[in-house]
Amino acid sequence: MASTFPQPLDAALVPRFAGLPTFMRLPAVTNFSDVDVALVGVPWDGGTTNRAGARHGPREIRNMSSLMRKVHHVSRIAPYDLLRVGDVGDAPVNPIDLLDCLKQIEQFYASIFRAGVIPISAGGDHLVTLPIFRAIAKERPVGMVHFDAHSDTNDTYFGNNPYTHGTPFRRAIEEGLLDPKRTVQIGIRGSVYSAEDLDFAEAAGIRVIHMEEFADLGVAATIAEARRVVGTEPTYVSFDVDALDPSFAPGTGTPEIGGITTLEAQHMVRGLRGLNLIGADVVEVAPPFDQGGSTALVGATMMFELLCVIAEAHAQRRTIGAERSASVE
Ligand SMILES: [Mn+2]
Repeated sequence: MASTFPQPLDAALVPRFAGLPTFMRLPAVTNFSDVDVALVGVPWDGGTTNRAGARHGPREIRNMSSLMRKVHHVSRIAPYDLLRVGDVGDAPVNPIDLLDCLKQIEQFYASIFRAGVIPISAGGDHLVTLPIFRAIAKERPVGMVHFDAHSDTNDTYFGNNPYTHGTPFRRAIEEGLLDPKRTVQIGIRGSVYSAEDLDFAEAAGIRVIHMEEFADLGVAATIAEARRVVGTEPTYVSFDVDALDPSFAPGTGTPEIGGITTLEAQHMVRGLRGLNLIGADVVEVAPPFDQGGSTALVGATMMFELLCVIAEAHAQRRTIGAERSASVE
């Protein structure tokens, strides 16, 4: 049974530097109904306010993802034996028209959602999460575990422009796509525009875990708090690589020192096992600022970590669903 699922190219047969650089060396898939979990690129950084370059993220993450293997070394989760996973390519983008691009990304994800497929995406800047939410959270708001140096709940930039990578979660809350009371932000830090920058997030009910509190709590207590906040309802994971210290992830648009280590981030994602996870993204990998592909490797590895916990969650939902319909018969 498991052997019928798509598998990554075997690195013992085809070396990692050969072949088409799809995500995780999986087959490229054009029909969404051929997969249960879709790995998607969103090569767009039209929401970036300063150091652009995340549009090049998906291609470099695909390249570095050739280093990933098939089985998680701690949890022993083997995602490609649980479900059909494939690279469905990139969402269509428009680098010179922000509103058109938001629409195109939303439509692409709406097709994925209609096919009953779970998306795990590589950005792109953080604004790409908004059209993803517009596609997958229309029927009911989702909860979110959000790793980031920034809350991304600012209001407007450069006049009255509502759409930048600093505003997606304010818009998502306003549009009823994101439940702020089931949202936890981890790693928030850095200088702010004004002392009131976090007022919206906190007044809306987001649980903001600033980097200083994370340092006090430690990994285990932070996981427990995140699980308490999101509960058992559908939850999305958004991983901005700038949550990490720039010594681990220098290739990003808005680096902030004093961040999370890669190992802490891996432990926290593993700690999301068993939650009702319905999708994830890794955003803000900006290859023009990267050094030797290290940030793209971080992005690819965090995608694999997310794939493992999400594939397990999706497979469990399917088993429960199958048992329910069997008991009804
Ligand atoms: Mn962000």
